[in-house]
Amino acid sequence: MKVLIANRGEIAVRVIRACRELGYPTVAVYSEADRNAMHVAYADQAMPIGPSPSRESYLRIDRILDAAKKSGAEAVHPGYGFLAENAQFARACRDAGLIFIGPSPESIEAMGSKTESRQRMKAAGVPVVPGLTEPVKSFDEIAAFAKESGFPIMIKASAGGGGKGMRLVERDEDLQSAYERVTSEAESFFGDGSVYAEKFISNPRHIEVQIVGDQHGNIVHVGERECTLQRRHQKVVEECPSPVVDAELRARLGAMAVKAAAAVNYYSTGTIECLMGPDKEFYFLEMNTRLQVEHPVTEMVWGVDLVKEQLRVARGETLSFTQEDLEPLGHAIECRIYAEDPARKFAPSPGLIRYINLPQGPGVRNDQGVYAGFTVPVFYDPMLSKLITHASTREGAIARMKRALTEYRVEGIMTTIPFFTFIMNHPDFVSANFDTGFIDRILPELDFAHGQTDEAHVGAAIIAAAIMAFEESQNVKLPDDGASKWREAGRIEAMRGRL
Ligand code: MV4
Repeated sequence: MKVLIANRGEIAVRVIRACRELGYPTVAVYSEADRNAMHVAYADQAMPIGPSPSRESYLRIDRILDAAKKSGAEAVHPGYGFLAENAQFARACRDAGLIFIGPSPESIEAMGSKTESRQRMKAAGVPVVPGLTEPVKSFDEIAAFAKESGFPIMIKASAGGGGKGMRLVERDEDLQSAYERVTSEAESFFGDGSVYAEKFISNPRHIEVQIVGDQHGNIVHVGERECTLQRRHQKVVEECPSPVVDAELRARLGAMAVKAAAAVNYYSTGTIECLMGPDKEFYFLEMNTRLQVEHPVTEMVWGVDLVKEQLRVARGETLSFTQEDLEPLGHAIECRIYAEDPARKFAPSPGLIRYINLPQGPGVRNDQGVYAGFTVPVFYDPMLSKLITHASTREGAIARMKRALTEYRVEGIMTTIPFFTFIMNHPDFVSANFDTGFIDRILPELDFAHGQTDEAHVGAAIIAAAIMAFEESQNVKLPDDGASKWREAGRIEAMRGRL
C-alpha cells in the first residue's frame, strides 16, 4: 500500500517510519519552504504542492489529491493539524478512491460540532459538562440558563474547540457583553455564530482517553493521558498515566471513552477529552478525531504502535490486540520542544539550526522533524521535536527527562529547553499538584537573564568564530541567505549521509 503523507515535520517522519517498518512505500508532499525538510528526505518519493503559506500548500485538498494521483498513492495519512479533522478532505479522498487513514467523514462531522457531540454523548449515557445541548436562539435563553444554574458559567461557540471561541462569565452584569463577544468571535472564526452555555468547572485537570477501533466494530481504550499543563490552550507537558488516576478510575474512564466512540461508529485512533474536577468527577469535553501530538507517551507505556494500528484498520484489518491484551507499564513524560524564546514571552525563534546534539540513552525517545543545517520556516508551527522519557516510575521518568534535557543542545535558534528544566524541578510538578492554571502561575518565577540562554549565545559565538576561521583559511565566502545551488546540493548530500 503506497501511502501519501499530507503533512510535514515530525509527524510526517513518524508516519514514514511506521510505513517503512511495514514495507509500504511513502510519498511526501512539500511546500516551497520545505524543499530541504526532513520528511522530504525520509520519504521514498516527494511531490511539491505549492508556495510556503499552508493555505496554498498543506491545506490545498486539490493539490494533495493531484499529488496522490500522479504518484500512484493508494492511501493518505493526514497526520495532525492541517486537514486531519476536515470531513470534506476525508470524503474527497474516499471519492477519489483513496483510503483515508483516519475515521469516517461521518464520525469527524458528528464530533466537529460541540452541541451535536454533546447531544450524542448524552444520549449514549456519557457524562457531559452540565449545560445546554442546543445552540441558543437568543440572549434570553442564556440568561435563563445562568439564572437556573448560577454563576460562574462558560459561553462557548458551537463550532469551537481547543479553546477558541469561549468565555468565562462570573457575574450577571457581564453576561450580555460576553454573549455578544462569543457570538461575533464565533462568526468570524468559524463562520457560524451559534453559541451555548455550560456550568464552569473550576480548577479542572485535562485528562484524555486514547481509543482505537477497527471497521468491524471493535473499540478498545489505551488508557489516559494527563494533559493539564497548557499555555494559551497549547499543551506543554503530557504524561501517561495521569498521576491522579488509579486502576479503578482508569477502567471507568476507559469504558466511558469506548461508549463515546461507539456512539459515532468510530474507527482509527481518537481521543476523548475530559475535564476532571478536584473531586475526580469527569465530564466529556470534546473528541479529537485524529492521531494526537502526544500519542508517544501512550505508546511507550502501553507497548502499542498507534500509527501501525491506524494503517491496519484503514485497510479493513482487525485491531492487532484486544482490551485484555493491554496492560500499562511504567510512566512516560513528553516535553514539546519549540523554536521559541522563553526569555522573550515565547516569541517564535525560526531560523537556521547550526548544531544539534540529541539526548540519547536508556528510556529516551525523540520524535523530531528537523536536523542541523535546516532552516526552521516562519510559516508553520515551530515545534522542533517531542522529547519523551520512559521509566518504571514517575520519579524515574522525571529524572530521565532532567538528564535528557542536559544533553539536548541546539545552536542557532532559541528553544524552550530551559523552560522544561524549570518545570521538571518545580515542587508542584514533582508532587503532581497542578491544575490548568499552573503554567501561568509559575511563569513570573521564570528568570532566563542568566544561565542557559547565555550559554546558547556562547555556543553560537564559538561556532560562528569557527566558521569565520574556516572561511578565511579557505578564502571562500558562503552566502548568508538566498538560494545557493551549491549550498543546497551540500545539504542534500549531508542528508543522504544520514539516511
Ligand atoms: C471549560 C473549562 C471549565 N468549565 N469548560 C479550554 C479548552 C477547551 N477545550 C475547553 N476549555 C475549558 N473548558 C467548562 N465548562 C475550562 C477550560 C479550560 C481548560 C481546559 C483544559 C486545559 C486547559 C484549560 C485552560 C483554561 C480553560
